[in-house]
Amino acid sequence: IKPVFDNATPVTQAPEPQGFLDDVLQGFAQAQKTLPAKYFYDDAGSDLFEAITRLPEYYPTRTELAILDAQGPAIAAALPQGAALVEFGSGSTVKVRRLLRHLPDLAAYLPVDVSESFLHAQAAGLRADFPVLRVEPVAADFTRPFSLPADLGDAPRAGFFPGSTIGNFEPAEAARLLRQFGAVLGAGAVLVVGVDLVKDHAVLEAAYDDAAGVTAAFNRNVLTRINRELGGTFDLDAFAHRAVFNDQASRIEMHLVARAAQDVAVAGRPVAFAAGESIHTENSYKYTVESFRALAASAGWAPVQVWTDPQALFSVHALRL
Ligand code: AVJ
Repeated sequence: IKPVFDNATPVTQAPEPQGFLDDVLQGFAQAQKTLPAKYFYDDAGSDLFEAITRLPEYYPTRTELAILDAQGPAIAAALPQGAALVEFGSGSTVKVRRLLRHLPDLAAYLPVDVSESFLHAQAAGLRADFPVLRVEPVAADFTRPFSLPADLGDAPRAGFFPGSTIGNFEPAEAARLLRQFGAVLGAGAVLVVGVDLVKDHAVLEAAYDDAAGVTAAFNRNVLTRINRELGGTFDLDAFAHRAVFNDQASRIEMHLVARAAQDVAVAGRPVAFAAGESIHTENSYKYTVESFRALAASAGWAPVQVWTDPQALFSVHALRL
């Protein structure tokens, strides 16, 4: 169990089931080599993702922010009065700020994040900007069960899960996650979740293969991490970035494709690549309003309302348990 800042609610969570090396070796032992997308996000990777969100081709972040700005009052009105609002994977809190200004009667805001130092800094910033808001940071991995602080009283519960992070999970895992959010929040809760929409394949593929090569650098960063943290010998230039929309599965897939046959070592263990062989590094599932509602329903959540931008690029759903 990691130490927790004294202003973050300590939660009891088992340690990470597997470490980076185990995940990498296991992923490379598959017929289709694969790496978990969560390893993109070290400091350099988080900076690269920030840069992605500002790319002209990467529409999701700015479109979701535009929906939150345009529909903030309506989204706020869909939440129960005096709610305790839990944000799953709160990060920089940029998005929730767009809602908080419309929620003067919130009982508490509970950002949940694994990065304790970041959580600490973000909570301090929020307290400065929203002096009457009770901010109760929770240091936890939202993908695994955790409990809320006991002293929230009978405030109704609301949840916030923006960014289409849900799209990074296999549909069955996404349903499991939504069900777990329900278990954390309880019956009667309202969940607001941002979901990227299916659209023209060229638009989708450009968003994940930008002209400036930022997404390519983000993708290759996972190899940089393997080299630095696991004694890997990857030649970054020997792997091409590829992003394709898989129509059947309704997802963008990111791959790193070996330009030629090569042998690489990871922690002293050999890993062989054939020419053209890929490492599947990320899935980003895209939903229609209907297909996401079906997924949510399978996890016990009923549709309340949905908001989209004028071009129907992105959706923000309110769901009730
Ligand atoms: C952070 C998972 C929402 O899938 O669009 C962006 C990650 N990967 N470009 C996404 C990502 C490549 C992003 N999410």
